[in-house]
Amino acid sequence: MTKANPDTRKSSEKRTETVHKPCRKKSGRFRQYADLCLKPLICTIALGTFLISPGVLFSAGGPMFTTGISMARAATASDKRFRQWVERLWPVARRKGISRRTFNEAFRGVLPDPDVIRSAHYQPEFVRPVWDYMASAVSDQRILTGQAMLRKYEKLLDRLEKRFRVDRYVIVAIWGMESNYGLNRGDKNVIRSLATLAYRDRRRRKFGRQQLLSALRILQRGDISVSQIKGSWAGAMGHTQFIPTTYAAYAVDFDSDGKRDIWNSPADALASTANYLHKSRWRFGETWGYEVKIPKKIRSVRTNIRRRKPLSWYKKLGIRRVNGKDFPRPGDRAGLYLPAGRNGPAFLVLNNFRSILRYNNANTYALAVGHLADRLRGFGPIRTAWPTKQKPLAREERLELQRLLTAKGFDTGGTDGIIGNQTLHAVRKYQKSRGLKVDGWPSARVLKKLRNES
Ligand SMILES: [Ca+2]
Repeated sequence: MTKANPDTRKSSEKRTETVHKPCRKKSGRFRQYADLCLKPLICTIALGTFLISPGVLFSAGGPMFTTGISMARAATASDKRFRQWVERLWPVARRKGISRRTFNEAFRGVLPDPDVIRSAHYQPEFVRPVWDYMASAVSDQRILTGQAMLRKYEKLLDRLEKRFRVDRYVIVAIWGMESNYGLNRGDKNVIRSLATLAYRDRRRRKFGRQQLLSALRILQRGDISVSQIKGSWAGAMGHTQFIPTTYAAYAVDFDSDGKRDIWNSPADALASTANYLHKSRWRFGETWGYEVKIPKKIRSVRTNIRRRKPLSWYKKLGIRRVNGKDFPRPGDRAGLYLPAGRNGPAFLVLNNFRSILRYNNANTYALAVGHLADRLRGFGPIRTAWPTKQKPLAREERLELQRLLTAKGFDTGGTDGIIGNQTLHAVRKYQKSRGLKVDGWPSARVLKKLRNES
């Protein structure tokens, strides 16, 4: 899915939770209601009425206590709290141009989704090795279906290449990766999923809230109906698995029916993907990267893909493409990427790799998309064997590795069990300081050495 990292994404809206006390709200339509809250008791009753059935309350122009009270009794306390939260969101939504009608329709019958919380909290004990991920991401079936899609949508893809200057193979590869060519678009109510994250998930609260407001705007514009705004537990929607803010920025109506329908129209969905890549500075007719061989004599390699050097620089070091051919544009800048450490395949990744990362900021994802695109084009599999005997560290081991590195002064940026750039950098520095082979790979061997030292 298109990702905005929930932890780092800046929220454009101010925090509003603390100021929206229902009975004190003094502005707009809510005021009519707030004025009724003379005593806490009435406030509670009115709130019950209002929360259960906001549409009734406002469409009738005033509170309807009797029906509301009985319904309020039926609702559990936690449902009520959620409803109160929804109602505190209303003034914010209104400021974003959402009508009361759209808001009511969107939240009609909506309560938090426990599945979403389960998915959000899921932490696998064992990370899937990258070779397993690649094998399922770029399976024979996915290549075959992709090739069939290239034939089926040939004319559309012609037009997309012309209009957006993005290669058809990568468009179709992303389609395959995101929704298996439309088969897995997600069938969760996106409003409910995002409201659940915004309401209940500590890590994704800001993300959920921002995406929820953006999703409400999609409904307000009429691009899709409330019953059809479906997606994943994290709010990724349609063929392209756009989150709402990505949709707002990049979705395209390419079949000219007035709606940007990434849920049902492959033309709109693929154009939206092409548009996103185009805006992410895709370079037409260029590759995303090359599989390369690193000479054994090189002991230390810089594996940070953000530190880019011209291909000619790598060539001077003796790094060559696995097929023996020259780099066609030696001046292009590339980063070195070792998805399984020094003992596995190595890639020099170029500008277009970074464009794919804009879609989903995970190196393995970008590698899978790039490789799938190559396979769809008719190129062969990755040549270098994966080091399948090298087991990735389990979660407990990753935490231990981070703790030990940090204790020795190699900053891993916290101990969360997630191997990010900071941890890889710490491993590199550690390897260097101990005269080990430097590849920044958090292997069992590195962990063993760390344990022996302490
Ligand atoms: Ca359309």
